[in-house]
Order: sequence, then C-alpha cells, then structure tokens
Amino acid sequence: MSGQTTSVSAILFLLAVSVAGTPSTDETAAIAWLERYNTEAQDVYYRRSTAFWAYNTNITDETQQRQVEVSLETSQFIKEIAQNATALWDWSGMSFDTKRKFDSITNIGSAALQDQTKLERLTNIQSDMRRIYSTAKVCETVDGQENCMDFEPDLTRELATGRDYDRLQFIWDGWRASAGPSLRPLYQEFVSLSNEAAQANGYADTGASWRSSYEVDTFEQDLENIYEELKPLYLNLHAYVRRKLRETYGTRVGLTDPIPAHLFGNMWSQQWNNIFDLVEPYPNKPGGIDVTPKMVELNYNATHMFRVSEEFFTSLGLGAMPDTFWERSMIVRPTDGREVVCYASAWDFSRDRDFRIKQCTDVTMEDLLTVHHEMGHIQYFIQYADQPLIYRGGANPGFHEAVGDVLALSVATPKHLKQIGLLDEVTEDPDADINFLMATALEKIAFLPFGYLIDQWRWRVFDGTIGSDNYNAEWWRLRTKYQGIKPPSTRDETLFDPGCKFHIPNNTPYIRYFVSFVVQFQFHEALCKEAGHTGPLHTCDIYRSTAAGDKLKAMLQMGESQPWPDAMEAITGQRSMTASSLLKYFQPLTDWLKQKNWENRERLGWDAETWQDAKDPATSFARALRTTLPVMLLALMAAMFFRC
Ligand code: KAW
Ligand code: ZN
Repeated sequence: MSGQTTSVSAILFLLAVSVAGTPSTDETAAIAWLERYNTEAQDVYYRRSTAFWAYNTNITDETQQRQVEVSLETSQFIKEIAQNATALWDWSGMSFDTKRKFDSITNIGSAALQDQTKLERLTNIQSDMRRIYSTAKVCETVDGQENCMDFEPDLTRELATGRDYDRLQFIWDGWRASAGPSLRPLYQEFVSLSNEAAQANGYADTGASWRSSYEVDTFEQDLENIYEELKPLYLNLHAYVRRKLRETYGTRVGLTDPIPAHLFGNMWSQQWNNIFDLVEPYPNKPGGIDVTPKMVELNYNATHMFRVSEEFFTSLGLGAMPDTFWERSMIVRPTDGREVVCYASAWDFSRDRDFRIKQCTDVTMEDLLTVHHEMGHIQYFIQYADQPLIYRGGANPGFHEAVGDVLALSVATPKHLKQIGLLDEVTEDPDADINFLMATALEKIAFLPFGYLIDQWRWRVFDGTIGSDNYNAEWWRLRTKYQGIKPPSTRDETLFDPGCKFHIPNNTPYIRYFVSFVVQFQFHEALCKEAGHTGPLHTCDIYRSTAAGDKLKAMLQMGESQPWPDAMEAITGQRSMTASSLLKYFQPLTDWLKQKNWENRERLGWDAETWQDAKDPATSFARALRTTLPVMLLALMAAMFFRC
C-alpha cells in the first residue's frame, strides 16, 4: 500500500505557480516543478498513510471518519495538481522521462469525480465495505453460549484442518451469509460511481483503467494464451485431487463433476496446500513438507518468522529492515479487544523510510510463506526509495506481488528448510520429489484459474456485461468454468459471494496475482542460473547468492521508471511473460499426473467444459491406434461389403 494525502501548504505552492496563459514547453522549468511536487506530495501521502494506518489497526467510528476526511483532502490535492500540470505545462515534446511523470500525475483515479457529493459517497462506500468485511464473524451456540469466530485465525484454521463434510459446509456457508448480503447494494453503487470516475479520467470503465497499468494493448489476449498453455496441467491436477477427495468423502464427490468448493482447506478453494495429507502421492515417503509442527516445537513466534525472512534477503545482499519497521509494524492480532483489518498488507508511508507490515501472523508454514510475500513488498519499497515518488511502484502490479514469492520458492525446498533447522533430514528420492512438487502445485497450480477468473468477473461487471441481477450467478458460472468447483449449497441473488473475498470489498485488482504466479517462475529460473544452480529447477535454492541478489536488486531499483518489459529484460533477458519456466519447474509432476490419470482412466474436466480423456503419456500413440483401429476396420469391411 502506498499512501496518498493533502496538506494545505503543499497546494498553495503548486497553485501559486499556476498562472493563466499558454502551457510552457520549457522542460528545465518543468523538471524543477516536478521535483517540488515530489517533496510536497510526500508529505501529503504521509498524512494519508498515517490516517489509513490508524483506521486499519483500530477500527472505530472516529478513525473511520478521520480516514474518510483525509481521503477527501487527498483527492482534492491530486485533482488540483493534475489541473495545474495541464494548465502550466505542455509536455508533448518533452523527454520520455518527463512525459511519463506528467502522464502519471494527470491519471488521477477516483479524484476525477467532479461532483463533490458523489466523491464523498464513493469514499464512504469504500470505507464501509472494508469495515463490513473486516468485522464479519460466524457465530454459533455451543452449550448454550454464543461463540463468534473471526476469519483469522478461527475460520481459516477450521477449514485448513477440518475433514467433516457438514462442519466444513457450516463454516463455508456461514462466512458467506455473514459478509455477503450487506455488501451487495454497496458494491452495486460503488461500481457505478467508480465507473463515472474512470470515465472522467478518459477510460471506458474502471476495468480499462486497471488494465492500463500493464501498458500493453494485447494484455487480455496475452493472458488468455498463457492460461490456455497452463490449463492441461490444471486439469490433470484437478482430476487427480477429485479422485482422492472421492476416497475421503465418498459419492458426495462425483468422479466427473465439479468438486464441492468447501473441501479444499481454503475459504475460496484458491489454494489447496492444506489438504496435502489427503492427496499425498507417496504417503510413506518424505518430501511434502509441512514444517508447521516443527515451527511449533521450536517455539517460533511472529517476530522470529519475520527475522528468518529478513535474513534470507540480507543473505542475497539486499537490505535489512529499518528499526522503525520493527517498532511500528503490527505483526500479530492485538489482544486488547481492538477490531483491526487483519488481511496482510505492506505499507510504504512515502517518507522517512517508514515501511510497515500489518499481518495477523499465525505460527504455520503457510504464514511463513506469506511473511516472505509481504517482506518482498517491503524490499521493493527499500530498493526504489531513491526514485521520485511517481516511480515508487512495481514495474507492473504483478512484479510487486512476485518478489517475496520468488524467495519463498527457495525457502520451501527441503534443502533450505534443513539448513535453517526446520527439517531434520533430506532424502534424495524421486518419490520424495513428486511429493514435494505436489505440495507446491497445490499452492501454485491450483491458484491459476482462481487468479485468472476474479478480474474476468470484475472487468465484465465494470463494463456492464454482468448486471447486478446476475452478480452471483455469473460468479459461479466462472468459478465452475475455470476452477471446476461447485457451491455445496444453493446460491441466489440475495447473496453476494464475490464480496466474501477480501479484494472485492477492498477494491484491490486481482489479475496481478495471476501475473505474479507466472513471472515469479521466470524470475526464479533467471536467478537460479545467476546463482550457478545445476539440476532440476524445483531443487534450486538461491540462498546466499549475491550474484542472484544483484540481479534482483537491479530490477527492483528501477521501480516504475521504465515500462515493465525493460524490467523483465533486466532480470531474465526476455521481454515478455511466458509460461515456459513454470511448466519446466513442474514437468516431473506433469508426467506423473498424466500417468496416474491414465491408469485411473480419469476423465479430465467437468460438465461445463469440453471433455477430454486422460492421455497415456507413454502410449498415447498406441491408444490412439486402439480407439481408431476398430473404426478403420469397420470402415474397411463396409467398403469391401458394398464393393461386393
Ligand atoms: C498469495 C500470494 C502469494 C503467496 C500466497 C498467496 N496466497 C494467496 C495469494 C494471493 C492473494 C490472496 O490472499 O488472495 N494475496 C494477498 O492478497 C496478499 C496481500 C497483499 O500483500 O498482496 C496486499 C493486498 C492488499 C492490497 C491493498 C490493500 C490491502 C491489502 N498487497 C499489498 O500489501 C501491497 C503492497 C505494496 C504494493 C502492492 C500491494
Ligand atoms: Zn502482496
């Protein structure tokens, strides 16, 4: 999260220069003006971050009101800066860098709403939606006493560890009943106001404005092509997991049906790592390591988890966290009764190297990886801190999401876990490798259709293709189409299941995670090469490689100053996104899954998709012959018969 705020003195300076007349083409003067903007805006954004932080770490009427006030002040500042930039400067003939800066400060988001009442309403709706989501609970009566469960850690833990079909459904239904219905009318109003703002900014709708961060005209088509390349691997994983869930839950899991959504150990079925025990390829072999018990045994706490992550970064020659990070971050849920926004986030206060994380950390391996994810955001902040404010951002939003995950790919290898004392021994065994790759696939491959579909839904909501009378129906159509899952209970349009995923009420674009899950494997492969790794990609650990660290650092330091293909080139030598590194990483598992699914005569896919038979990897030619031979023989016999 980077801040955005207002200060009256700041506006005064930048307005003072605003004189009526023809916009100037004097680039030296324009650069000086931009520098002054940079200093003033840092203060404005600092104020905004401070008010947002106060609300996020203590949800009350007062902090909410303050947050809304500061938000509106910031919008005013942003709007006036953009107006002055346009009035004062004609940057069309200036250098690439100056143009990029002016383009950035005149693309002003929701501040573009002209009508102040509407802007206030939009700001209030966003704040209300966040509050509804963050304070939602599921309550039940136990021994005559009401027991209310928070999302983190209560509901996440129940879903992760529960194996009782009906209890899991109670949690799954309860969460959706708690947050969804009241968010629905707010979201509908939000869509209309947000579109109005996007149109005032020159975009067709909010979705178009979001996609513009990627600076590529073919963005949607590029993603579709990548998704198609990855789909066979997902279908094979899905079919294999479906068979295993059938073994656990019986006929409630149909062998050719979409899978009931509440059985994956995760509220949104987006990552399936928590059901590894149910699907482990070789249960008597090591490899699919969940080090949670070891972390508990070693008395890990949140601070220790963050220190482990910091140490990985410094081992690459990257920066340590400033003292203020440790003093000001909130890394556990407060126990003093405060309501907080628990969903993890990383904050750049825009000034004084004040970077913080807010996370309700639980001592689990899953959260250890989330810690690395959030620390990746902070490391990006640290590395681009010397860039002007305008360029303090990811090369594209997917890059920002990928940094910590790249490190986590190394951290999760058995070799590394042993090195940091979280694993007693490492066994060299191909079966253990398959166990390990399965555990990783449950996190990375299972996520791909989810990461892809969320904004398919939102883009179509913003462009009006999906109307409010179809919000839930279309959501489930996409969930079934892409993920091959179905709801365990009847859904209708009084509910609002999309609202029960943080990023919808929080209005955070989601395609960035799909992009991240693809590019992080490109980065991983490039850094492994730099670190001199030999052997299969999934065994690489870049720990202590300053050569890899230097490569990563060079890319991070560019921030948003260049279009992302330049940043991609700096780290990988390639200029585009490609699925090939990800496919290479999982190749041994892909072969294994294909073989397994062939042995089980699995039918890949589900009702809403075109059926495909599992292909025998070794004998697909023989099999093709087997299926076509009888037909050919029949045709031959018929031909001979008619000839006679
Ligand atoms: C995921 C990603 C990596 C590893 C494991 C994962 N599991 C799930 C995901 C995807 C996604 C999710 O939970 O569905 N992950 C997150 O949302 C992590 C939170 C975040 O670090 O991405 C956070 C989201 C956020 C954005 C805006 C306001 C509040 C929360 N993003 C940031 O904090 C952030 C910071 C700087 C720049 C860009 C984003
Ligand atoms: Zn993130």
